[in-house]
Amino acid sequence: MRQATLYRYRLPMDSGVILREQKLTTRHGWIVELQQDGQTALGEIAPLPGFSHETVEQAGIEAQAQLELWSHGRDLDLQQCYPSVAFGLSAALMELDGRLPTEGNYRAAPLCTGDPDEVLPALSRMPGKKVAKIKVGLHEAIRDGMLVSLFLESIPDLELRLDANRAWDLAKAKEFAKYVAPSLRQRISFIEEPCASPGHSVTFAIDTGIAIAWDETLQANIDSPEFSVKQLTGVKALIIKPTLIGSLERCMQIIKDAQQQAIHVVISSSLESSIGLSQLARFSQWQVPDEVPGLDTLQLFSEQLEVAWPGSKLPLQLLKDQEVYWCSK
Ligand code: OSB
Ligand code: MG
Repeated sequence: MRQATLYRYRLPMDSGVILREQKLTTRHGWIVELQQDGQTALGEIAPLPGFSHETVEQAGIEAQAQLELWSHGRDLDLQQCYPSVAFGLSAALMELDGRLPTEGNYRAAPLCTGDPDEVLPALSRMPGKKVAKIKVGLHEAIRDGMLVSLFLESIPDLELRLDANRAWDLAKAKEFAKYVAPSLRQRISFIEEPCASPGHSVTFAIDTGIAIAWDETLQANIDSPEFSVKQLTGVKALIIKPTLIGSLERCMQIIKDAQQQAIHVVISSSLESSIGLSQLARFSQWQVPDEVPGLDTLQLFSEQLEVAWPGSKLPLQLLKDQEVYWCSK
């Protein structure tokens, strides 16, 4: 006997500088709950405005249709679904039959958006391997270069991930690099998408010796029938945001292909609630145990949902208090 419930959630948040184009003050999404043989599993479907091509309404309609099929005993074809729907349903199905291990990697790379005078002491005290992420391209390229140098010079065992979200042309990107001494550049693990054009990002990497990673470029190419990880040359890492890419099975195929090309993979958030975020931490620990995931986004919310993120002091909303949008019985 299969039973499915589709909840709608709304959580207050402040997306800050993470989303450049639009500030989100409320996160809207869906939670699917699957029940079978005494087991219960959850999955989160939350298209991200400005990034996902589907709206939250479209995703909800598709999710309900899929859940109706599932509750009548059918197997689902997630390849035909929107990426956010495929992610949420695949995570719930995997959790239901015990394929998604429970151990998670909750050591997310902290997103440094605040004042360096406050962030630097906290980072210095961070135990183990120090990895942090800074958004660049929001201010002058020279200022970004100086800030990155300050971080790397102040903390000798710090590794930085940077993300420019395609903000620069090649000249600006090189201006940034000019303010980071060559001896510091190896401690930039990578910079995501430095240039508006992927070709320019590759040129930047070759000319400066600073490694790059694809995030937007992976999202832009994933739907093409000719897509292959082999086309994504010249990068050190791929950023995989399952909500924007698709089912966990699809992500596992990309991870396998990337590893064959010696490309690192970082599992990253699309601002999911603590339910989806915890599943991403588990997926990351399972699939890429040696990589620190990019999941430091719970801090943008003022509440968690149902599942507590280890160490978070945010209050917890319960699933049973959310709106039931649809139920199979
Ligand atoms: O720019 O990579 C981005 C989250 C939502 C949308 C876009 C982005 C992000 C993040 C997630 O930065 C956090 C991370 O990758 O560390
Ligand atoms: Mg990015």
